[in-house]
Amino acid sequence: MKETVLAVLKDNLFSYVSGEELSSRLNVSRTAIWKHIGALREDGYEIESAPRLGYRLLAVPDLLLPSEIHAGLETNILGKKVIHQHEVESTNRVLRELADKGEPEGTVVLAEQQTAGRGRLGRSWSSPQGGVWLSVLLRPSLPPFKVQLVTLLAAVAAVEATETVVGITPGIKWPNDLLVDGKKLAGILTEVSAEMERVNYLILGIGINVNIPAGNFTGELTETATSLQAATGSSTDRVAWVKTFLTKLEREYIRAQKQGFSDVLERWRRYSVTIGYAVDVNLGNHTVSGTAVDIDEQGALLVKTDTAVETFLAGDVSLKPDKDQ
Ligand code: BT5
Repeated sequence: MKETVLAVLKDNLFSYVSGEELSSRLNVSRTAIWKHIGALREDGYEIESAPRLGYRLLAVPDLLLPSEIHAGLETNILGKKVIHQHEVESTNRVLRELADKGEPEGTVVLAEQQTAGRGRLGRSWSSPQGGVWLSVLLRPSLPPFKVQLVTLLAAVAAVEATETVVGITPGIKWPNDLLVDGKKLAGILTEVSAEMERVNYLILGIGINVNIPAGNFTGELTETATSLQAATGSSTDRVAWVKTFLTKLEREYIRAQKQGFSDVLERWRRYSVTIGYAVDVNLGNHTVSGTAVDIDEQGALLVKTDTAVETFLAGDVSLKPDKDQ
C-alpha cells in the first residue's frame, strides 16, 4: 500500500495529489494515507504537504529501498521480496539464516554498507557506502555439480546489466570477477547448502563498486580495485543497476534450467579475460602455470601446461601480462 501511494505521487511529480483523491483511489481512509506518507518520510522521501492542496513528492533518497526496486520491476521470482538494511555484517549471512528457516526462492537482501563483507576462502570484502551489496536466494533444481554454472551465469548477468545501464562492458576473470582496465570492479560469492543429489539452496552474493570514488580505496585496493564512478567519471543509478541485474539474472536462470547452460557459457567465453591468457592458478599449496584454453561444460577452467591440459574446478587465477594465443 505504501508503494502504491508512492507510485501515485511519482505519477504526479510536479503537482499536488489531495489526501481525498489518494484515499478514494486506494480505497482507504485519509488517516491511513497520512500514516503511509509518514512511513515514506521515515524512509527518506521528502514529501511536502500543503493545506487544501495535498501531497507532493520533492525528493527520493539515494538508497536501495524496496519501494524503489519494486517500481516497474518485471520479474516473477527474483526481488518479489526485498529486505533493505542500512548496515549489516554480511548480506549473505542475513539471507543464509532466513534460507535455513525456509525463506522462498527469490528473496533479495541489500545493504548500504557491510561491516564484515565476505569474499571467497575466508577473505574479506570491503563494502563502504556507494556500492551495491546484494544477496539473492535461489533454489535451483540442479544437481550440486552444476552449481558453479549458476555463478558463471550471474557473472554474465552482471556484465550485461553494467553494459545496459552504464555502457561499459567489464571482462570476466575466471570464475567470477568483473574487471575493468585490469582492476576488480565486482566479485561474486556463492554459498551452497546441498545434499549428495540435491541443492537445498544457493545464496548468490554480489558486490559491485558503483559510486565509490577511486580515492576512497585503501591499502592494496588502491592498486587493484576500481568502481563504475572511477571508470566513467560519473555516478550511476544504483537502483537501475539492481533492477536490470535481477531481470537479466532471472531470465537466464529460468532459461538455463530448462534448456541448459550452453548459451550462458558461450557468452561467458565472449566476456572472458582469462581464456587465451597466460595464467598462474594458485591452489594454496602450489601454483600451476600455463595458458587458459577454455572452460568445460561444468564451468571448470582448462589450462594447457608444458605437459598436459589440466582441469580446475576451483582456485585463484592471476593473469600474466602477455597474451599467449
Ligand atoms: C569475491 O571474493 O570477489 C566475492 C565478493 C562477494 C561480495 C558480496 S557483497 C554481497 C555479499 N555479501 C557478502 O558478505 N559477500 C557478498 P574473492 O574472489 O575472494 O575476492 C576477495 C578479494 O578481493 C580480497 O581479498 C581483496 O583483495 C579484494 N577486494 C576486497 N574488497 C574489494 C572491493 N570492494 N573491490 C575490489 N576488490 C576487493
